[in-house]
Amino acid sequence: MIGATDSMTTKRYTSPDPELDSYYGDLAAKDLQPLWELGEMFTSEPKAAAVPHRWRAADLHELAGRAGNLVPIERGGDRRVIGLANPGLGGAPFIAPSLWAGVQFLMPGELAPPHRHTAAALRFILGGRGAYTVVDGDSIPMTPGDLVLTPGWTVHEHHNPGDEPMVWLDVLDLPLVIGLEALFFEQRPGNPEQRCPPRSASEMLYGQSAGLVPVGNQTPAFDGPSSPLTVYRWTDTDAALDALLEATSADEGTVRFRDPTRARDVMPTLRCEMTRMRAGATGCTQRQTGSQVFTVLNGSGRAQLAEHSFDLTAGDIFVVPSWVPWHLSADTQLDVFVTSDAPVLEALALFRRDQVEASR
Ligand code: 1HN
Repeated sequence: MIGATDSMTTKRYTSPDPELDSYYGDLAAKDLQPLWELGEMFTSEPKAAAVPHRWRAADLHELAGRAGNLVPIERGGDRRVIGLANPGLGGAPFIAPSLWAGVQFLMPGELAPPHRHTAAALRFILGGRGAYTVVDGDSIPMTPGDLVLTPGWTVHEHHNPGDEPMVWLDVLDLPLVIGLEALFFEQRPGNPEQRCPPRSASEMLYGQSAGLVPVGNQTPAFDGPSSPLTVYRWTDTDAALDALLEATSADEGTVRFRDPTRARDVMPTLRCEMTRMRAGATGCTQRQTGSQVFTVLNGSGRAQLAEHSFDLTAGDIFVVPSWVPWHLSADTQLDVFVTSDAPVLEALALFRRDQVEASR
């Protein structure tokens, strides 16, 4: 677990009072801890160990690309992913205490073999065309700006039969699942006959038209915890954002990716949204409990995260830890993909959000 020390011994507290000091020794010997010495735990509001941080697209792509030539994809090292490690988390390979974020690189002709795990994952496609992911037997072509889901325990594999390298963002609830000691992982046999039709079955059933979902005994029953629609196309997201800004005449708008069959987030642990800001817009300053990972799809601007100011260009990724006030401003039109653990906090009645300062 994050924060745990390597030492297996229980901390021994000390006191100038010899009797109390000896009592503390006896407590530690029996693996007991005095709560009255643990006051630091009780901060009046969340004090995140994770720090606000931005990773630049240029660095991520250069370093992911170099791994393309240096590191093969083989069983054991199933995926060529570089993880974004939050500098506040003591060397853990996690962007936030609950979230993994990494950049995955798949070269032409490569195949990332099938496996499944109880951690839920999403891919947000940053570059390349011609590759596809297979989720529980359904092949899903990937193009930039698409959101692809691999809910927990679905078998997934990635193929790049095209001639362009593919780069995408992976976000998983992995540290949460590890922290709850509920991670299962399994390699699965590959299918050499794998092919990719132009559209996934998931899209044909659930993504044909907003508001229309199939019913009746000819359609497969979907009663799992995650969205049966496993891909959200950039063309649809883009059109929805344009329409939203036009309908509201606002200079900023956000759409949430949702399970089309139920009023729920796409997966039990991960919320996904896309924000569009018009050139020159500045958003309101806000903060929320839980962690948020932002990825710039298009445009340039700036993120203010507490006292940290980061300029932003396409492909940059940044993290906003719990309860850190933040706002964005757009130089050009800015499209930003946001993933958070908000569904977990909401389910546990721990979600709080406030607007610190109105937008200017
Ligand atoms: C994983 O299975 C994938 O399937 C990507 O593409 C990133 C990061 C941590 C653990 C498993 C994938 C991952 C991962």
